[in-house]
Amino acid sequence: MKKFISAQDASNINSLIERALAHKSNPLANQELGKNKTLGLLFLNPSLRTRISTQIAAKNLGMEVIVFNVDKEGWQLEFSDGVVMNGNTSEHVREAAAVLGQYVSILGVRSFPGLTDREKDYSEYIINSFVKFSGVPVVSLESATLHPLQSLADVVTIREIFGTGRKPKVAMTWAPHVKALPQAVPNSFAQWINAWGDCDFTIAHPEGYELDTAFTKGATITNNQDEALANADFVYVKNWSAYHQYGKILSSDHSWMVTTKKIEKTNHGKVMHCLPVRRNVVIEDGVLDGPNSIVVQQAGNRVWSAQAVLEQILKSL
Ligand code: SN0
Repeated sequence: MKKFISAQDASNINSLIERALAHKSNPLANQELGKNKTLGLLFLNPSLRTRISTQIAAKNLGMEVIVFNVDKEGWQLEFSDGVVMNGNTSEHVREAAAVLGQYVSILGVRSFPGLTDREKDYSEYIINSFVKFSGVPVVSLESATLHPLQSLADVVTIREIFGTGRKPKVAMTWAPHVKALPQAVPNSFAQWINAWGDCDFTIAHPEGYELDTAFTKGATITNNQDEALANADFVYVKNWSAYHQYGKILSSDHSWMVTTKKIEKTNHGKVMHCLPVRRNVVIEDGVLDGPNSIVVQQAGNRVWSAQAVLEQILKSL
């Protein structure tokens, strides 16, 4: 694997899942693989799970890890070509990425979308610049439109809980939020579930919250949350801002919050969320503190998913 920024970079999702679960049962079996190799983790935005789980995954493989919070400690980066850099940006990504590529064997990058210019965000110019100019494999730690390490952990968790042989009914539902959030997590979850092909997949959202069909095609889409949740084995909860009326909050309808009452209508549905989650806005306390929530197990699986990805990249170096 030469980069990991989309489901399309995973040639075999099932074998990545198998490797992730193998790492979970034996975390330190491949300590030699990453010896004398360095992982650089670059954050242009905040992180808790992605940062720490990826660090642990790399250490389990024997790698050194360097974390750099570009947004707080670095020079402000310029991404446009041909500009006269007499404003706020101090360093061009052409140099920054190329220099980092001299220092590390693999580079992880987190960069959220601006949510004002859809075409610009969906061009993925930030992560693609690092791919183009660093000369080393790049791992997305959540880009403008996708979050593949999260989605891999999501399918690992579904497989771990549901096993093989039957197709789980998976419902992804929009829920309200106070801020305009990226579409990256829901885009990515839809992309991975569709590419995996092992689920009966429904997406529920209020009118106006349609996602990019490049990621959702193949899924059943409804504006009726009850219908989507009925008999679901897994309920993936996430807020996102509008894709068509780009970055806008079109609804704050409280009735879309996921409650214990709604979960009773599922097939003992397991509740998933990428975290961080705003309690009693997105999901009710009773659900998060109840027996159906698997959000902590899901977050725990971020380590093993990252380890499966780093392992595959290390093998190709
Ligand atoms: C991000 C998102 O893409 O939705 C990261 C999720 C992994 N979430 C947030 O920014 C939540 C911020 C908040 O204030 O609740």
